[in-house]
Amino acid sequence: MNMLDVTIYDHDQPAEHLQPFLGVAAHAILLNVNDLTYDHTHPMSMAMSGMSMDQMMKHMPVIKPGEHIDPHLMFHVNLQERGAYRLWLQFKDQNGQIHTVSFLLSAI
Ligand SMILES: [Cu+2]
Repeated sequence: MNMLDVTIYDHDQPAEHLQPFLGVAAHAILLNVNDLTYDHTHPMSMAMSGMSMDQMMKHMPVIKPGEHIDPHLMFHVNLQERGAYRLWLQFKDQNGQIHTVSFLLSAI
């Protein structure tokens, strides 16, 4: 299990008015560019820290509209290999616009 920390900014300030998109703060897909294996994951909430993986799966929270979303997101990702990964991160802003951003990462 690997950790990925992401902070979403609105211009030069952390984005404090994100809206849930399909019940979660954000969606992340990491695709291994060599073997095309991928993982789709969602950020953990603070309420889930200290829970076992089984507990987290049972208590996966659904974020309600209007609930504050911390723009500092922490993902658990399951990468099988070191190497280059394409990350797509998807989230909804305060105007309801969905953003999909892409990064190239190196898992070391
Ligand atoms: Cu998702």
